[in-house]
Amino acid sequence: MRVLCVHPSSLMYSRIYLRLEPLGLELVAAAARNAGHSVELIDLQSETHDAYFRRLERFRPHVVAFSGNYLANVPEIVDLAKTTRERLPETTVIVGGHSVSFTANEVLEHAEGAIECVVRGEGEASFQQLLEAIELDRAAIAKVPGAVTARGTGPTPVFVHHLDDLDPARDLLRHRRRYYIGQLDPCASIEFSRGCPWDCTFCSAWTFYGRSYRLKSPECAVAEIESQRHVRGFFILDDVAFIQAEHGMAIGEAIARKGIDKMYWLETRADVLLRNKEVFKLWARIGLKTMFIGLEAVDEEGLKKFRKRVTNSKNFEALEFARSLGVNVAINIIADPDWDRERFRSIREWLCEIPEVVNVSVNTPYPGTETWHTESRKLISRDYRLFDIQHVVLPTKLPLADFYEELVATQQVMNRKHLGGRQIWGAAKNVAKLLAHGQTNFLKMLFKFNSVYDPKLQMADHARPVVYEMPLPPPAVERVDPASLYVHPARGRRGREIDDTTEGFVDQTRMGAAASPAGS
Ligand code: B12
Ligand code: SF4
Repeated sequence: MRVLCVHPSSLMYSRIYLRLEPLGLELVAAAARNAGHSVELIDLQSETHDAYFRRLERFRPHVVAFSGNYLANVPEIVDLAKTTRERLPETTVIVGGHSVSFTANEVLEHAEGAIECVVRGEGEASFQQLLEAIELDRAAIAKVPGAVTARGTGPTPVFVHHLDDLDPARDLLRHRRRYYIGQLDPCASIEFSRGCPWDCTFCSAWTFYGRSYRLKSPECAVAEIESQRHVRGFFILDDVAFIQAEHGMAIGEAIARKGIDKMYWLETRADVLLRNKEVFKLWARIGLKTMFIGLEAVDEEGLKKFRKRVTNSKNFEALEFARSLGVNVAINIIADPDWDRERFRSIREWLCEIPEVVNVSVNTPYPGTETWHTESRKLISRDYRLFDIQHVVLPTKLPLADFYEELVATQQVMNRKHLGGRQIWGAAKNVAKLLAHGQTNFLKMLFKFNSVYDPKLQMADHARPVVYEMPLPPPAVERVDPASLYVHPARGRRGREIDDTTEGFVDQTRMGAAASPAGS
């Protein structure tokens, strides 16, 4: 069969700071190709809807497979599915990915028959079986693990045998040089691990993978890095990088031994950074440029609320350590809709005092998270497009327009601090180097902020007519059984490839330990 894999457009955040290759979709595409299908891939982060429709006309796929990682992309996917079926009524449309795994039935309802099936969980393991069912026996779709159709739900999703078996179909992605993050222009994405053993209330990374944690072998990780000669660096996709020190060390040492000269960006936790200092020292030597560290809140009360059992002093100790390595740190903090002007003002003051880049996002309850079940505030909007943590969906204490004014003013402090004249001058050498190689992504980014972050535009987004509404959250409860949230069922302790000491460390630093049954 001819299979077209499609990634939807960029959301607000990626319109300015970065554009990353859709690795999950490349992996799913590889699974289809390995089963003998003829596969193409289009990424609407770097191509237009017109280009998609032209591709449909030319390729005339039997199956169109959308990637639905982001809730805010759901309306776009549903509309594209409907138009696809109008133009090619014989084509089967399916959707898989993170967010649709938690909202499968609603997505099918919105699509009114245009989407045949939503695949929950990891795509690689079930995609081949699904394509076979579509081709040979449609009744068998209901037996595919993770498949949800209007007629019912298949067995629970299954994991791929081993992360080492995976080989993304990177060659199918056009415009490879359009993917970048900061000076890593062009860049590729890579996974060293999958899943997260912690259980933060606002996050669905752990509920998707059933609190499991799996590793790619250092040999395979390094071979993949070596295969991407054309890029300047890699964005490491792991939810929390280098939880298991030996694993991070082994990859880093192999990179050093082989003299691989690349740059890296990653995301980790402050307590992991402090626990595995030697690993991060090594990575700083071999090219680690930037670390994202989620602090989420800057006072003890806020941190407790988000269940990160890292105290503020630990957070600041981690920042000190990262500075000592000469690695840039980008901190994420979460603004709550009940913040008033005074709170924003004090945050801005704090931002001016510290050298780090701070990304301010908005507290947003997502299906698949505990907060979706415990948040008692009523949503002010159920427009999927606003669920991108850059818009507000919970009631604000300030009038909404004032909240956005304060939020953008706070984000602007960072923009001025890091993308202002002096910094651009400082970045000039880098930009010149990139331009010499024909790479303009980073330069364009430097001038885009005001056209994307503007309170008036955000208010206008709230005024758009809403065609597809999110489901109402269930009545608020105080406690949620984590098992009821999982997409992949939990395999307990054996599902986590970490040693016992690290398992103990995770248990001490997660607040869910007391609340959930041991080994969940
Ligand atoms: C890396 C990452 C990013 C990157 C890269 C995104 C990209 N273009 O690749 C960046 C930094 C850009 C990013 C940005 C944001 N992200 Co993000 N991101 C992640 C992260 C950590 C990993 C995703 C990933 O690439 N995993 C590795 C690949 C291999 O897995 P995968 O893509 O999930 O694909 C697998 C399955 O989902 C499935 N699958 C995927 N597509 C398809 C298609 C078919 C047909 C099938 C069958 C299966 C299938 O099979 C794949 C292989 O197993 C996830 C957390 C997580 N663990 O999933 C959050 C996550 C997806 N992001 C999240 C959010 C909120 C955001 C932002 C909105 C944040 C912001 N600051 O604004 C932005 C917006 C992004 C945008 N589209 O513009 C939330 C999603 C919330 C939601 N419900 O919508 C997550 C879940 C994190 C969280 N804490 O809850 N993100
Ligand atoms: S540490 Fe918390 S926020 Fe980070 S991925 Fe794990 S559960 Fe999500």
